Amino acid sequence: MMADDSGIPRLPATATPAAVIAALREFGCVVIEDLVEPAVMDRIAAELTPFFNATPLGNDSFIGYSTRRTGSLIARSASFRPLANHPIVLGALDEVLGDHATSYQLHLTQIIGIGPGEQAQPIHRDQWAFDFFDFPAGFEVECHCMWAMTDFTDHNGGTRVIPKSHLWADKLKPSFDETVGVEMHKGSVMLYLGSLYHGGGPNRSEAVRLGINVGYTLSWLRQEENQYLACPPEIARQLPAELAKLIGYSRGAYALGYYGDVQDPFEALHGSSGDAPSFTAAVARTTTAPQGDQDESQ
Ligand SMILES: O=C(O)CCC(=O)C(=O)O
Repeated sequence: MMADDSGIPRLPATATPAAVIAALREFGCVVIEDLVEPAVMDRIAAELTPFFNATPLGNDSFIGYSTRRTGSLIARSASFRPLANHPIVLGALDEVLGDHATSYQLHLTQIIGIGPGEQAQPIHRDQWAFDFFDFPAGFEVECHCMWAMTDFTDHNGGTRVIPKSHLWADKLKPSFDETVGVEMHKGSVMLYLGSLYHGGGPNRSEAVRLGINVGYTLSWLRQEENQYLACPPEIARQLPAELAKLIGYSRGAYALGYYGDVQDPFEALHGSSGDAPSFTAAVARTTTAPQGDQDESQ
């Protein structure tokens, strides 16, 4: 896999999920160039600008003092929704997260608008959100997309990454000098693993750098953005089934997130559970299936 001068692999919009997966496994990140038309970003911006303008600035060095973070994007922007379950993204996630778990889920949706004068964000791993649990090396629990709503440059706060740092030890404190800035056009997207060391870049320009951060995690972990408050049933009911399930209106693995009398959350929307994972299927997926009776009546 070829990387650019900064060590970041780049793929065209016609890339296969297999190529995206190979890049993520080797580099921990990959840019897919011009995956959507800039006009898609303009439509999303038109729907979300009122919410963004009403969002307060951050109040610490991690979320930034000149940065706004606006969430609930599934509920607030119909034009954003196809990005959350874009086929090439889900095709990659099916393997990167789905090869060692029964299911994965949406973790968060957030416009990150880094304003002029913002300092560099501390370099971190997104998976530290899980109370700094030391996941086994190579066991990926999270993957993010950073969609460029404006061009990303080294100068305007483009995300800083350390390619291949998903292979590094945990709890390191890399310096800014070890990072490279992600440059990409509006409409491009960078996928990166929850184990990749990265951070928001300093914005030395006069304009706000806008990115849409969309995270995904194994469905046995808690979601960072509470999707049931961000997108309550009356809105989730209007979503395509695949998207409603992805955001959490489905059971994680076999039993996680049920409601009432062991009902699948999708039933709360549509009165039927769709293709809920069965106990037998969940057990069959594992290579170390428990011995004995695996009947669903257990
Ligand atoms: O805005 C960015 O480019 C990265 C932000 C980030 O890494 C974070 O907030 O966790």
